[in-house]
Amino acid sequence: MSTQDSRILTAEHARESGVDKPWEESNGAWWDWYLSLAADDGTPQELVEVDPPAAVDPLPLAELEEELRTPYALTDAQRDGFRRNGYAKLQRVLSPGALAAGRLEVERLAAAGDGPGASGFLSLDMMWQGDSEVLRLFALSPRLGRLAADLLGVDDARIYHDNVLSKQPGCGRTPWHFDAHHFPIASKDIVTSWIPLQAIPAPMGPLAFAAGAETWRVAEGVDFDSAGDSYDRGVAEAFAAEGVEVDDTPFELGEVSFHHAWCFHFARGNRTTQPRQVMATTYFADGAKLVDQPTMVSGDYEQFLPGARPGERIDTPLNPIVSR
Ligand SMILES: O=C(O)CCC(=O)C(=O)O
Repeated sequence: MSTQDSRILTAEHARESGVDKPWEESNGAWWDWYLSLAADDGTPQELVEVDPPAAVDPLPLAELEEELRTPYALTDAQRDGFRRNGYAKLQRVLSPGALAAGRLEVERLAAAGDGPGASGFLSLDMMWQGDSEVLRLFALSPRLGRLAADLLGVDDARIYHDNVLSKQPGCGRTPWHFDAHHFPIASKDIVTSWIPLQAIPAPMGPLAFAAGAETWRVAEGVDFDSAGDSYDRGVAEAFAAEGVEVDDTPFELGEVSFHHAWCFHFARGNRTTQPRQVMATTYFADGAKLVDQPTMVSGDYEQFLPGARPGERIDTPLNPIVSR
């Protein structure tokens, strides 16, 4: 079965949902729209006071490069867990010094831009193409790229895009979704690393995952809603009705998650006084093709796959192999 045969957002479904057209605004505007689809879960509005991350010396570039190149010793249990659950949370993937280097850069770039949109969610993508050597090292890291390939069980992984995801204090929920819904790549072998640049306690809104590689089927009957929160609520209700296990545990410093493109996930709002700073990078198996008909749910995908043609193998200069 090809991924496209089994996409929940079929062409017919896309037409019915009103998303059967390309996204014509910025990536920031896309996130504002996407967060507007989240239901209010009644979380109290007061912010919990938390300290900024402890001051740690950022690794110098050469040491950062070495750490991000050195393989992580993935265990069979971690690999099997990813295959079974559709996601894995791996501890001690990155050192405090590497994370401090990433965080400094994210803060510099966030301060230099226009700031978050109305939702309080700031997304900066393709940072590896900018002036930041640090973010380039993270995005093209063979340590992270090899983990992506090994978890997927493929020979090599290419980068789709990187993303800085900065959720400001008071920013609301990220709705339930799965990424295959908005990746215009015709492959089941797509995974995203989610790299917190500080520890993420429960009130800061850690990324939360619905366990089970086939759990997406539970939400198959829920209609996507491009204008309201009924999809978010419907998925939550379907999971509750089936007793789906949801992992919304905090992230320790250094912990990195990888979620498969079919793994449903969401995040609670950031109810702390500190921004939730994260880098996320999406990878796909070498050899994958662009779908025949990308829709607006894929956002401004052409900036990530410039020149890739519908139905053809993706091999653009912006999608290098990063697993070696
Ligand atoms: O950071 C978030 O709240 C959402 C991130 C996400 O959905 C993803 O990286 O796939």
